[in-house]
Amino acid sequence: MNKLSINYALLSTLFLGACSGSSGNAPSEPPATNTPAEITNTQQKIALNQLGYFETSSKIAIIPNVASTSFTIVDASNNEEVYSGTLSNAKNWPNAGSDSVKQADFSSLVAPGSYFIRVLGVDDSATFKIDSHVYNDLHIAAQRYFYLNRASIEIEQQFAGDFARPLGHADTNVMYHPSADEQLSTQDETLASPKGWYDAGDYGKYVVNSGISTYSLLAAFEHTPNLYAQQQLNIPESNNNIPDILDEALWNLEWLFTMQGEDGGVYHKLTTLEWPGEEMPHEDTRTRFVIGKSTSASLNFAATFAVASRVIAPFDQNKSEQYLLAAIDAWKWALEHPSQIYVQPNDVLSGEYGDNILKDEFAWAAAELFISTGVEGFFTTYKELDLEYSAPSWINVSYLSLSSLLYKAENLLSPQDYTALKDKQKALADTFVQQYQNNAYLVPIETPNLIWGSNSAALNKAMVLLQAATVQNDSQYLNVAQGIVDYILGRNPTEYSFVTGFGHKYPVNPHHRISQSDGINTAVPGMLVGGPHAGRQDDCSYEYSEPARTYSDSWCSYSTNEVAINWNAPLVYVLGMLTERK
Ligand code: G3I
Ligand code: 9MR
Repeated sequence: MNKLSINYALLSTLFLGACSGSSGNAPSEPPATNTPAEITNTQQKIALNQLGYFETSSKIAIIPNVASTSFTIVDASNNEEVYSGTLSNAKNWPNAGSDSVKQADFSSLVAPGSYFIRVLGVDDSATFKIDSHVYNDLHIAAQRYFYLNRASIEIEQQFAGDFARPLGHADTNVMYHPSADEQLSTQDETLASPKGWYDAGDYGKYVVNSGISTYSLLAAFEHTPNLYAQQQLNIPESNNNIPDILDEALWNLEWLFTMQGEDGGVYHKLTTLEWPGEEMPHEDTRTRFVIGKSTSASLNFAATFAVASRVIAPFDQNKSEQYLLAAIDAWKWALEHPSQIYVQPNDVLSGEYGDNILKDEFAWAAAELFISTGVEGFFTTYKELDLEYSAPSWINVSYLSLSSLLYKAENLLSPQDYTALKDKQKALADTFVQQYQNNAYLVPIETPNLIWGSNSAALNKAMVLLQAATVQNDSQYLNVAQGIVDYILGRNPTEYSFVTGFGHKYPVNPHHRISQSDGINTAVPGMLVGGPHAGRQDDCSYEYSEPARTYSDSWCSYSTNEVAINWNAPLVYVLGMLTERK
């Protein structure tokens, strides 16, 4: 790829003043306390990773606060006790309620097999596995979620079985909303903007959220290429010479590419004005519009295409160059329009993905363009932004820049600059270790993390921790990442494994229009639901009031039980990295 020689450092002054501070780390909750009173608890169940563990993983289950001080592990194939251990003291996680819990650590049990946990005073746990392939099916299903949620293509029976469905949303004649282009909106002009993935349970396509989602899949490949080079997802492109995970990412990149206007700026989203009904994609025939043009969409686009240009280069040089030029055009537009915040027009009800802090988006785009072009000015700009880092999310992408620089820029940076970035990562990962140690369920989730999409907030922390395990060469971070995966797959106060189709109790009524209207009893498998959300930002009623239990497996609970591309993408990343590190 040609290195470009544009001095972007000169342009940095254009936008530095326009950026406000990034969101910092949230304050911590009070430390967990020991509860002296021990009771026999017959209501609560043992909470554990319902799938199981690799032989080498840390393995810890959460036990209700019974009088017993010990536990045993029983081999499910012959009912023989194979392990016994001592329970920890009882501790409380205020977000889970007033009951305390104990921890059963059986990490030193490494023999592959099927087991359950027995503790006097509670029901035996469900069975779980120890083996070296324990997350393989889940990892594949989490990636196939993207295929099954593609727009503009018939989902064929040979690739989808019962989940085959007709083509929905061709998106070849999309209208311009006045917020996107006043003039084109009055001229009956249309835009061809096919392909892409549905964002979530709705059928919209949103650039900001597409950016971090596509990036996470590209990063999964960029950081663990050998694992993905061998994986078959059974998608239409499976027989070409490109790894399936990249073929899937390309489906969305090809859509994103169409969202760039002639001036380089990027439209914010492509949706209907109202929410679609409870209907299949092909039944939603409402008019679709491109809506808004924003700095955040343009910067997410710039960063994502800068990454895509280097990841796709070995497979398609032309596309790689095309992507890099598009990224640069979007960056230039953002410099000229540094604070074009997306404001939801009055006649639009679809998701907003609004963000008025753009410093992190500028930094992420600058970092990725630096890595993909080698142009020093981008890094100068990056340093001037002087970011604070926190776990990534669609609204705060600061850490994505750090991640890419640590993985891809060691040869481009001075040892001092590289070490400074490495230290920032360590500091962030250490705060998650601290949170994990303070939490009775051994998960680095605090009150401010129990937001809409809390499960992805947890998995994005796992992504940071897994990267820290590699970059800092310190395996303690792996145990904390494992704790997050355990939480997602059942070691939490709700008894649910939060991924459809995986575990012994999982969501069956997700807020996912396809699953709701396809006439099939089971939901599309491999989808991570949003998870407990103290804010209850919907009209649903909830059985429990404790924040970490505020989850409802029902259609009405879109703020805890929807699915989304930016939630499944870190699930894919984390399972891949965990498998690679086992
Ligand atoms: O930014 C504020 C922060 O300053 C404040 O401290 C915090 C307190 O709760 O709230 C933060 O804003 C929240 C924001 O997410 C960022 O986390 C909003 O309250 C919250 O309403 C918002 O939720 C978003 C939701 O859309 C509603 O806009 C979710 O993150 C986002 O995942 C979700 O995305 C939807 C799309 O709009 C439409 N498609 C489905 C998709 C998934 O549900
Ligand atoms: O279905 C919509 C979901 O995809 C969005 O994330 C959510 C965000 O507000 O909104 C859902 O739509 C609901 C709407 O907001 C309010 N009326 C009920 C709709 C779902 O049945």
